[in-house]
Amino acid sequence: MSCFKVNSERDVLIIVDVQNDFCPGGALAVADGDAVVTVANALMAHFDHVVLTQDWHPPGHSSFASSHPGGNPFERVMMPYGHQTLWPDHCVQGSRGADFHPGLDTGRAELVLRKGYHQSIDSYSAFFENDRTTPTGLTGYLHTRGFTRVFLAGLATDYCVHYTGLDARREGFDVVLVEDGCRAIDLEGSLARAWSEMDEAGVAVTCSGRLTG
Ligand code: VGL
Ligand code: ZN
Repeated sequence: MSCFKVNSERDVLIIVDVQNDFCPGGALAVADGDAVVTVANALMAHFDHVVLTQDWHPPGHSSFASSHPGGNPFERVMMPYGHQTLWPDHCVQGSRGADFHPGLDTGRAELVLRKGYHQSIDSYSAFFENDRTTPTGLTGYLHTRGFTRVFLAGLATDYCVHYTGLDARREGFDVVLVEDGCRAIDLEGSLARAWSEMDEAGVAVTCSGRLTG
């Protein structure tokens, strides 16, 4: 695993969806999800620029199984924009489950990017919604600020971190995933698929102990 020297001007740390609902006890709990909190806080000390993302769904969101008659969580259905996994109701706007984990240091964040707020489209990626075309505006923000490399950590490795990493590459950023700062849902091979797609896309992988600078 490679070491990386952080460049305070061109590098940005994006911490993905470290929210109560993705942590143990939450509505869509990721196994050991709260373990990323201390790693994320420690990572922030290496960076001058930090962005947090927040999954932020309206009640009755189309990604919720409860919005589909007969639908069950973790089933796949066809939406106008393609396949979509159905989830338990989670990260409902303004709910406790949508709050950041109370241990996460949010004070260093220069931007909190909310996503998944359109009723009929889910958004795993922080760059594009699940139709792969509706932009969140993050590319423009990062370009305008002059950032060229994105370090990624958070939840979940195989969904929101995965798609954010792929889209960051697609948008021309160098991308480094900090593996010990992520945890996965791992649904029907999703984690293995995420690793191979990220590798193919040129997403580099490191761990938090290998950052310098
Ligand atoms: C996520 C499933 C549904 C994530 C968000 O943050 O990885 N996964 N919504
Ligand atoms: Zn969601």
